[in-house]
Amino acid sequence: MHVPDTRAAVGELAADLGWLEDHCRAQPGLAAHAGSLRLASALTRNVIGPFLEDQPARPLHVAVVGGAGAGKSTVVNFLCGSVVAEANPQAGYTRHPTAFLPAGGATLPGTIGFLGPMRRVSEEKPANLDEDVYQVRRLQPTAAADPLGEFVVWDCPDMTTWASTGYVARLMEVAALADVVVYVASDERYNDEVPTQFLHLAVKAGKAVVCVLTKMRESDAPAMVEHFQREVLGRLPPLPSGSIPAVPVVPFPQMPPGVRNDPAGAGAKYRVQLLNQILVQCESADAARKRTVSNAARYLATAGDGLLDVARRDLAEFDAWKGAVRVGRLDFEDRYRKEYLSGEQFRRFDRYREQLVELVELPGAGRMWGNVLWVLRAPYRWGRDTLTRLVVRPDTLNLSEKTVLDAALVGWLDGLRAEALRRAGSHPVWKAVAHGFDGPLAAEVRDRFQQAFRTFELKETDDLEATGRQLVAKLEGNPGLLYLLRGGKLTADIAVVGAVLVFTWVPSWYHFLLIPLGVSATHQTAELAARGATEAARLKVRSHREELVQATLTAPLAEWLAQWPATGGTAFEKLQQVLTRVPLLIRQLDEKVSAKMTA
Ligand SMILES: Nc1nc2c(ncn2[C@@H]2O[C@H](COP(=O)(O)OP(=O)(O)OP(=O)(O)O)[C@@H](O)[C@H]2O)c(=O)[nH]1
Ligand SMILES: [Mg+2]
Repeated sequence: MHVPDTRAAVGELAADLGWLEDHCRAQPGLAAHAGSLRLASALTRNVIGPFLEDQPARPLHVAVVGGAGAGKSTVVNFLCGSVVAEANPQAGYTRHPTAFLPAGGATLPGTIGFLGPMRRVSEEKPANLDEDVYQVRRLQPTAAADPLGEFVVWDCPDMTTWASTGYVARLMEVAALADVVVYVASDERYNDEVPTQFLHLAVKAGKAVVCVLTKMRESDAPAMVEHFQREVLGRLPPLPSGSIPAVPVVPFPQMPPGVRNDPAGAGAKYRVQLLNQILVQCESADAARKRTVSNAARYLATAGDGLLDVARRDLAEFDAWKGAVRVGRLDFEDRYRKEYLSGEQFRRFDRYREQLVELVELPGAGRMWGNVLWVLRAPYRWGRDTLTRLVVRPDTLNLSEKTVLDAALVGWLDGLRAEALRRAGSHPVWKAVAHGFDGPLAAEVRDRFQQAFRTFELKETDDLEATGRQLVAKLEGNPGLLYLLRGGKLTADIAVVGAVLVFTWVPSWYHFLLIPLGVSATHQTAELAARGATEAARLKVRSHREELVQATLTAPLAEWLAQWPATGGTAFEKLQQVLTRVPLLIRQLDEKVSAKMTA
């Protein structure tokens, strides 16, 4: 495999993870998984990419996240020291991220792919603009020193359902970028499922997290904090390093508007607590950024496998479908063999056997001799035919080839349909197939089968005739053998006549009866030889026929059926590619990050 350079590797990994994210979003019940894939691709683009491309550690990023209406925008104002973000009673008001840059000169990284598909809007927009954009606002300089002078503070959209594609994607972009995630939970909804899952994800990704609990009564704050620590933080997953995450909790109790809207003055008490918790996690910009980067790389390296689970499962189900198609194909071929081929005599072949016997007869003037013998063999012919009629059972009625093939196809499709219905609840591949059988799939298979059958019919007639003709032509084309056989038969016939005359001399009339008997025996030998040659050719036709059924009917049909779920736009080939490439790229970037960290 070629080794892409850093920028290409970052781009490829982010693109593969992005493709998987879209793949998951198209399936019901996988929205949360799609969210974690987005976080992974955003970590690649927004953290690992800029680091490997020598972007400076400054500014650091604080992302304020949480459920709808939890008080995120209010917390942003406290971080920035003035009312800069739009707090709004309408829950879910903030729809796209806004970056608040410190009054100094800090700027956002300019690396390709930074913040993914989000566009930066230059002019000021209301926070409820629901588009893939982000705003950048620079804070006004104040007389007092800005404690977060090295930080960009991000106000984010809420995290209430994984299904809101736009919000979640935008939130993940910023959360991935963050050196510190400030997780805001209000007293009434501190334990909501989706925000809590998000909190777990942030911790797993190795983010430094500070929690802010809002809106409770001041007097309830200690109990509430204790409860939150136990119920929510007590269940956090371990960090990528294996240690238990230490997440501080800062209470932001209900504040009257005068306090809430004056974070640097009347609200300073709360603000200072929160700033301290953030600053304590970021002793120096370089160290904080390095931690963000190495945790991101470690998260990708450890979570990468889990992130690919869906893809692996999809491929496994697809393989199971292909397996079911294969089993059905074998059943079909087996049925054809048992119900048709084994009983089929290929009667048209008898014609060629007669031609073989005929060939051994003398041509030209020798014909006279042949005719005489033919007359002499009349009793033998009559006796043989009568005996054959008596002894040989009439052919059992063999089902027509088309009937057998049609029935085998019905069996094949019924089997697949039953399997698809049985497993429809377990995976979309089977559901799609089950739906297909209700819709166009079955009719299309039959159409294809009929078309293939026409080709098959033409080829099988050709093959039968060609093999028969070849049998005769082989003898005709070998004059040496032909003359030997003719001569042999003639010699045997003459020898029989001679022997009868010599041994019975002077023969009585009844001794002459031995002559027809003898020449019948030589003829019978010739016929047996011809029958043997014909049987061998018949066997050949039978095995050709089996191959022909496979090549023109079952193989193409099986191939088409096997690929059918992939024709609906689900690119299984791409899944396969992503499955092999993503782990390699993750490992490669992880090595590059480690090398650069120690350099
Ligand atoms: N009474 C009271 N209201 C608060 C407090 N903190 C925030 N609010 C109000 O709660 C509402 C939501 O606050 P926001 O800061 O906009 O919350 P958000 O998390 O940004 O909300 P979305 O962006 O809509 O998801 C606003 O009307 C705030 O004024 C508080 O401590 N006390
Ligand atoms: Mg808001």
